[in-house]
Amino acid sequence: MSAPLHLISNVFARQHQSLNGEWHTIVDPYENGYYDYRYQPLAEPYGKNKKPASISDRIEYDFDQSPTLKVPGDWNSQRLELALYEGTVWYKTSFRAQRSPGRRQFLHFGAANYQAIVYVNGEEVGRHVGGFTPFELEVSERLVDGENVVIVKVDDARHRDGVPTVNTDWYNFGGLTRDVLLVDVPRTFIKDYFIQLEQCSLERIGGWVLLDGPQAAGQKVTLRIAELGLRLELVTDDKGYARFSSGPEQRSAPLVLWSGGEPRRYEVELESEGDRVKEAIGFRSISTRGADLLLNGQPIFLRGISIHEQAPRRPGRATSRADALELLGWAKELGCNFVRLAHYPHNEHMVRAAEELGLLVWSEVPVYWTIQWQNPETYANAERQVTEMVQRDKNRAAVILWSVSNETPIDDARNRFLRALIAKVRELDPTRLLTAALERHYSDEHTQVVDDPLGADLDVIGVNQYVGWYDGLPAKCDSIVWDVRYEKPLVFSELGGDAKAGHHGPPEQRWTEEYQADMYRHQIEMMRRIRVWRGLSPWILNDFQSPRRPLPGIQDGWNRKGLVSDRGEKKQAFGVLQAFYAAVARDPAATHGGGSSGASGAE
Ligand code: GCB
Repeated sequence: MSAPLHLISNVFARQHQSLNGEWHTIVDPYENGYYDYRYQPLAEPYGKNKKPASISDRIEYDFDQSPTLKVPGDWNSQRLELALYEGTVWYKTSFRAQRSPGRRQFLHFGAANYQAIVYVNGEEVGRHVGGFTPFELEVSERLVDGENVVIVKVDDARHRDGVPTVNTDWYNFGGLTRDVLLVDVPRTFIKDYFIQLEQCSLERIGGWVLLDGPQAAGQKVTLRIAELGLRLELVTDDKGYARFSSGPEQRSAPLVLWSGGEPRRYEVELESEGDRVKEAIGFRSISTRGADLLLNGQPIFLRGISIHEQAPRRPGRATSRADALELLGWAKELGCNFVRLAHYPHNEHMVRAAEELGLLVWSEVPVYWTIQWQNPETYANAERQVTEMVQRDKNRAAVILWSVSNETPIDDARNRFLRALIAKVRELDPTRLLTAALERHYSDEHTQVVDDPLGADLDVIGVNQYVGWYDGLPAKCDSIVWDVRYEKPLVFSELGGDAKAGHHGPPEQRWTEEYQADMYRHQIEMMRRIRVWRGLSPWILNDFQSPRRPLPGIQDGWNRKGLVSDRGEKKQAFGVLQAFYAAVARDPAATHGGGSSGASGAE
C-alpha cells in the first residue's frame, strides 16, 4: 500500500503567491518539446557547461515570444484554433522567490487536465494524472533567489485506460484549468487536518491534525474555537499526528449545527510551535435510518439539481468564485437545498460557495460509464482521484455524499472495482455517506427495478432515469411502477430532457420548452408515488458543451438539458421544478402523493 496522501489543507489561507495570469504557451501536437530541453529559453540549457546533445536540441524556440493563455482556464475556449485540440500544450511562467532556511515552498495546482509534468528551473519536479483534483509538489530545494521558471507540460489526450475513459458526454477542456499557487510554509508546518462532528454524533467534535517537517513528532498543537470557548492542547505522535475527540463538557457555549437554513460556521484556529492556520468550519451530522436521510438527526428531502463545471453564459470551464456564485445563485433561485456536482470533483470555489450558501453537496469522481474494471492501473488512478477529492473537501460540512461512479453496467469486475473504491472512501472518511448513480432495468413493460448489487454497499441509492426522453414520451411516466429492492433513501440523481431555449411548440414536440416542462410535470408525479424517494438532482442546471451533441440548429455542440440556457435564459421547466420545490419547502408532505409519508422537517 502506498503512503497516505495529504494535501495542504486550506491552501488559500496559507502564505502564498498566486501564479494565475497569462502564461506563455507552445502548442505541441508532435511532442517536440522533449527534444528541446522542454522549451527553456536558449540561454538556460546551453549555459556555461552544457552543450546541445543532438541536432534536434538546436530547434530554436523562444518561449517568451509565444502567445499566452490565461491560467486558470481551458485552452479550448481561449483560442479558436484550439477549440477541438487534444494533446500537449507547454505552459511557462516565471516568478521571484527568496530562499530562506526556515521555510518550504510548494507548487499547488488546483487541477491540470489531464496529465501534467512540472519542471522548475529546468528540472522535473513531478507529474500528475487526473484532470479534476489538486496536486502539490515541494520545490524548496529547486528554487533560486530571484527569478524562477516553471514549465508545465499539459496533455489532455484521452486514454482507453484513463479515468474517465475516451467516451464522455462533456467537453474535454484541456489546460491549467484551476488556480496555481506557490505556497510558502515554515519548515515544520500544519499540513493537514480533519475536523468534523464524529460519525453519527450531534455533539462530539473529533479528528486529527498532521504536522509535516523535521520537528513534526512530539510537538504541541493547540486547537481553539473561540466562539465555543473550546481550547484543546494536543501532542503529535511520532508520525506527526495529533488525534482528538471533544465533547460538550469542554465547551462553554452551545454548538449551533450547520444546516441549509442556517449555514453556521466557526472559526477554528490551529497553532503549533512554528505555524498557525485558521479556517471557518461547520459542524453537522448526516446519517440514514431505513429509507430516511437525516441531517442533524432530522429527516430531510433533497431538492437538488445536477451541475457541470460549465461556465455560466459562455463557453469554457467555470473557474472562479464569481462563476460559482452565479451557478449556485440559479440553484438557490430554483429552491434547491442540494447540488450534485457532476461528473468529477469541481473546483474548490464551488464547494466553498455551496457551504456558505447552505447548499448540501454530492461530490463524485469521473468513474463514468465503462472504464477498464480489470486494469490495476485504472483502479490505482481512480483510487488516487477519490483520495484527492476526499483530502481536499473533508472539512466541508456542505459535502454529505461521496459518489464513486456514474451509470456503470453491472458485472463482477465492476463490482469488485467499486467495492474496493467504497472501502477506500470509508477508510478515509467515516463521517459521510456513500452513493453512486446506478442504472435500473425493466422487469416488464411498466415496472422499473432497482436491484443493482452495489446498492448493498451504498448508504444512499442514486438512480439515473430518463423516462419521457430516451425512454418513451412524458405520459409514459404515468404508468411506471418502481420496484426498489433497498430500504434505503432513493435519490434520482438524473432525469430530464433537452429543450432549446426559445424553441416553442406543443408539448408533444421534442426539443421545445413545452415538451421539457411537460416531462418534468409527469416525472414529478411518477416520483411522488415511490415510498423510499428522498430526493432528486435533475439533469441539469445549465446547458453544457459536449462533442456528442452535434444536431444542427438545436444542439450545435451543447447538451440542451439545462433548465437555464447557455445564454442564461430560464426555460419553462425551470418554473415547473421551482414550483414543486416551493411546495415541498412549505409542506414536506408534498413529496409524496397517495398517502405515503414523505420526509419532514430539517433544512
Ligand atoms: C446520462 C449521463 C450524463 C449525460 C446524460 C444525457 O445518463 O450520466 O452524463 O449527459 O445522461 O444528457 O444523456
